[in-house]
Amino acid sequence: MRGAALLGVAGIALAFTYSTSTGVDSNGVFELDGNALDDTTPGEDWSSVNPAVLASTYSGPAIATAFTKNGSDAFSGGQTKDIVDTSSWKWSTTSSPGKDTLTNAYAAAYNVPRADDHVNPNHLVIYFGADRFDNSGAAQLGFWFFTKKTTLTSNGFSPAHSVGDILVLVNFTTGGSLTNVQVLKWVGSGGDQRGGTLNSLTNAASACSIGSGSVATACATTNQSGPTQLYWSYTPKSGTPGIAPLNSFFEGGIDLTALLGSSECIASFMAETRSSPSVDATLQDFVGPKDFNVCGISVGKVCNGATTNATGDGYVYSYYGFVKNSPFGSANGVSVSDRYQSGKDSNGNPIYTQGPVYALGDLAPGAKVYFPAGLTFDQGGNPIGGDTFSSIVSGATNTVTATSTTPNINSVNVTATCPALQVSPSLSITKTCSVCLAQPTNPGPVVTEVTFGGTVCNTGNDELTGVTVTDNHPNASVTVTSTTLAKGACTAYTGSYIPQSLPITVYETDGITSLGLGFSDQTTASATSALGGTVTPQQSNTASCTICPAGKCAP
Ligand SMILES: [Ca+2]
Ligand SMILES: [Ca+2]
Ligand SMILES: [Ca+2]
Repeated sequence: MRGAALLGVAGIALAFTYSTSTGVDSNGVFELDGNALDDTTPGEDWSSVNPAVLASTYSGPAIATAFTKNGSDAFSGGQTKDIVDTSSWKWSTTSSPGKDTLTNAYAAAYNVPRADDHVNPNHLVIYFGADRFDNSGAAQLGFWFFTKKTTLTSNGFSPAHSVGDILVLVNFTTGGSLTNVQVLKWVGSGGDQRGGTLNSLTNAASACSIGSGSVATACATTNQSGPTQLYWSYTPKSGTPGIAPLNSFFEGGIDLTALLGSSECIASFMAETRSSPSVDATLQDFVGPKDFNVCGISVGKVCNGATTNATGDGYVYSYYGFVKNSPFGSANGVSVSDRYQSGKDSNGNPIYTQGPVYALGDLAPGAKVYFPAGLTFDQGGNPIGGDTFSSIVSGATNTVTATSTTPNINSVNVTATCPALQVSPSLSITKTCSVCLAQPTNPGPVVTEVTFGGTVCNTGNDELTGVTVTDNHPNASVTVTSTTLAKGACTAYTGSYIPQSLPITVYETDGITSLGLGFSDQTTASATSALGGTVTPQQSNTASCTICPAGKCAP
């Protein structure tokens, strides 16, 4: 039987349908409105994203999120500049000036479908933000999006820059009313900035204008109209904890796919403060780096069938699953490991068993591959059947973990709960009887003895145990050959009794009902369902066994 399909999916979120406006501030994805509250404006805001990130329970549409608090660290050394490779950056536990000290930084990435873009139908759109300790003075902020996982070493950064690392410079002047956003790509050499390491993708005054229907590929904004509440731990230099004073909260967004003309994978995020708006400014404070994986695989699993096993003392479940890759990069060496709930221990705790490992190879951007191999699909495109596993648990769970070698951080798992199968135990019983003469004691009188027998069959879908047969004569003794019956199995039983009277009985010969001397018998079979179902005791037919057919010795 096919049970209800129960689906589990884990990993990156699926693409959502957003506004037809393409601007990062008007596409309905995120509120670049100078506050952190997710209000009625279409799209999320940091109040939805950040607290959930801290609790690791974010389930919104973002494909990646990052939130990082500032530590007691800052850049140090004269060569620590954006135009210089990360391998030459230095940091120490010295503090930076208050106005250049960040308190928190955050980012969220979205897969935004773009039906109008036939070359890149999925755009990687990244939103970022930060809050600072002291709002005195202009703010020159930088946000790095590294293509390789980047971490701190004892006093530096690792690894060196990769071509494709993205830097967003946001400069707020005149109280935040003038906002310039420059997006640069690390090219190592040949770039259009001093030293040639960086190439500018865009550089323009670009204050976000939410709901404007803009086509901005990059913009930023701040709380320039007054204090605003933050929804995470934040204490300003002066003012109320949790409230960002004027020009202390910053947010922005970039459509990376539009800026690059293609998409790429980002692995780490970092925010920084800078001594001036110029690209070669000395760097001050930093927050991060923090893992921010916009590429990766998601995994889904469906337990699509349940039946009882051959003997009927357990269940067999069927399942299939799939791995889907993000649209922004390849996933290589994808492997899926299956683990299922096979039983319960004496305390009722689940026992798990390792199942198959499925090697799925490399997945192109956006690819989706099913497992096991060789599935067939119905007209609706849904897989039929799958692999099976055995369990004694009704409604067992089945967990699958998918990993890929690149992006090498990627390990996602999901648990599907199989449908609980309703067992329908049942049995049948037949009976015949005969009469003979017996001498229970010798010497002693010769008496009439009724012997009977028949067959009990398991006609349900699970095993039956404790099979017993009783006869409606109180002094009858009954023997059942086998007290355990697998699905579809039958067993014989026999019994006998010495009647205490000689009743007139109704019997049938060649379709003619007559009266005679004899005995009528009925037996009842009972059993227990191995899988917890309810067994209704079954009565046999009434067997008539005469000793004197009509007309021969009737009274
Ligand atoms: Ca906002
Ligand atoms: Ca808002
Ligand atoms: Ca909203």
